[in-house]
Amino acid sequence: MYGSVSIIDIENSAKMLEEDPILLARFEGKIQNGEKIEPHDWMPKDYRRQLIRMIEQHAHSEIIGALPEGTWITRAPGFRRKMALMAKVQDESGHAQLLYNAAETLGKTREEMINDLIIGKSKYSNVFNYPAKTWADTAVIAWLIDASAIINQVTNSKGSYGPYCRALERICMEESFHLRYGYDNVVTLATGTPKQREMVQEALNRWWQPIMHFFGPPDKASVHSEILMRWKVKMASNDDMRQQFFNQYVPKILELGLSIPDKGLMKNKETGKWDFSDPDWNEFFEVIKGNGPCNKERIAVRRMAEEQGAWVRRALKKTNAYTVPLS
Ligand code: BYC
Repeated sequence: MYGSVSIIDIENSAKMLEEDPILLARFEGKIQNGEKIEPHDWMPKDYRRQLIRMIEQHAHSEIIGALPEGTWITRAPGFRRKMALMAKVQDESGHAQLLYNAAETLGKTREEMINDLIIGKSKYSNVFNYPAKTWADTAVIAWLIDASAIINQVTNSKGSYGPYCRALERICMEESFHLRYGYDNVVTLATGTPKQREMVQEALNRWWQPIMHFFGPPDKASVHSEILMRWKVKMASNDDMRQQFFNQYVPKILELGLSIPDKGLMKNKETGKWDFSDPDWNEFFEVIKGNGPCNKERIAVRRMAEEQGAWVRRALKKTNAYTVPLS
């Protein structure tokens, strides 16, 4: 046995993954012992491939995720809120940098990743394919999408790949601040004028289903969970994280006098958990296929940024600025 994995399991896996059984057994043993895998350690091809896929999608989600809120910088109500929103949007772009760096340690270059994003080959989080129609949408995004992200990231920061876990830890510290900022904005609106309450309720109604989708398809439809959980890249299943969100945030939302747009939502007295209706999974699959309300617009913005920034990258390369010491 290697941890909870038997020799027969390892031999079968090695055949299936076309890997050396001894190296695979050592690798599985390290994972079972809670050791971190670092970039120069041996790892199965599929571990590398899965990590690149997931970290790259996460990086794209951060950089595309800056767009719905970013459109409100010029329209934020008041100087303080404008400054705070600008800082948040900058943080999200910074998170993308950290994550692209983590993915690069696995051998895919940033140019390849950005290219795969703008040609529509790589995915990014479903939630950022919806418009932020009012200021209240930015409040709901900052509170509840950042809350969802924290649940996912705190859990996975205990995972097996060192560079990803370290990036997640740092990101979570900033996301906690975003969550407070979002909560403050939601509270202001929810305790404000009738119009403000209506705005925040409508925003919550719009974002509820995309937030349900954020945690990924139901476990029974998840393609990658089994291997990712075995290799401790994912430390909880999609359904478990979604349930954690309900347990933590439904009471907080109701406490503000807001309602949740789900007739099936109720606290199960036996389990102590919230039961809820299945969201429309067809919509989720359409959105992640590229057919959401804003997919084309989001990719077009990234393509424009890439094209307009090309001269800066060329100039930096020419002057060798990448290698100039900072001091
Ligand atoms: N959206 O087998 P499954 C932020 C895809 S940004 C789109 O369960 P997995 C923020 C999945 O990729 C933080 N696609 O997948 C930024 C797969 O398709 P492929 C964003 C999704 O990987 C700015 C297929 O569905 N967080 O916080 O085991 C402002 C089957 O799914 C989604 C992350 O990116 C989705 N929601 O689990 C404010 C977290 N869900 O690749 C805030 C990192 C699934 O086979 N990612 N798909 O074509 C993860 O933790 C995991 O990848 C997921 C999915 C839990 C999302």
